[in-house]
Amino acid sequence: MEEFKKTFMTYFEANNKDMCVELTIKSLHKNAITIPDLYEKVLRPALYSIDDCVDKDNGCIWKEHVKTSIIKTVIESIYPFVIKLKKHVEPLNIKVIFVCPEKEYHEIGLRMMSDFFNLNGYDTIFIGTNSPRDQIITAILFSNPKYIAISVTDYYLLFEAQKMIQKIKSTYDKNIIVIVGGLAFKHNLDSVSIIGGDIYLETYEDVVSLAKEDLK
Ligand code: B12
Repeated sequence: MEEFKKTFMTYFEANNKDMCVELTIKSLHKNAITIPDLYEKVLRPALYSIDDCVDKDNGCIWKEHVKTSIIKTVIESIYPFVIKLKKHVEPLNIKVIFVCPEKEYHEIGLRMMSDFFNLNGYDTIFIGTNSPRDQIITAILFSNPKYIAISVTDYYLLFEAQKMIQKIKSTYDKNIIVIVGGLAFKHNLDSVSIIGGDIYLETYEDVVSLAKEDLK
């Protein structure tokens, strides 16, 4: 794992997308890493490391976009491994919708979470960034999920999440459980209940525990 991380970061820092993808696929084939470790111990810290670039010079936003694109490509290219692993897990027959509120463009953490739910037997419907509230109401009607998972990164957008939750709860009463997560809650856990969230989750282990409860 440490060896993988070191090599991955060397390629990542050099913006070498091809080698990041190739290395990850090879390592998964050899069982040298697991998907939860890849996401939590390598890709997440790699994304946080992009922070160094912010505002230090005017020409660094493009670099943030290049690096973000590398991580997104890695995640999408390993989806066949998620499909394969999912086949060995007992299906829970529980649907979960994954969304970000309006104006929220950070979705990679949510995308990782949807794979974590997949790996634990849930049926996932990933909608992603900047989702209009009305569309979410229709998506719920169409798919009848047990949970709706909402991601907020920018704490200025907690208000948008609150509006989305109010709309969901006023339309569907208590029949739907709202899971929240993302950077906006990290040092601000009180806001989970303030905006109307039912459950806060952060890690792969949190999803494993939820699945155990759902299996009972
Ligand atoms: C990548 C990135 C972007 C990408 C996003 C691409 C995409 N498609 O997602 C792009 C380039 C689009 C972007 C844009 C902007 N960004 Co930006 N971005 C980042 C960066 C570098 C990494 C974020 C990330 O992906 N982290 C990695 C993920 C995996 O971690 P995570 O989200 O915490 O997720 C984990 C858990 O929290 C959990 N989780 C996450 N969501 C959910 C949801 C549920 C339901 C559950 C259960 C769990 C869960 O699971 C994950 C697994 O470990 C951060 C830097 C930082 N330190 O955070 C800045 C950062 C978040 N961005 C920031 C800003 C200001 C912006 C911009 C406004 C300006 C800009 N810098 O370009 C714009 C516009 C954003 C908008 N309106 O939404 C600020 C936010 C500050 C704040 N107010 O809170 C940060 C912190 C940078 C900084 N230091 O200023 N950004």
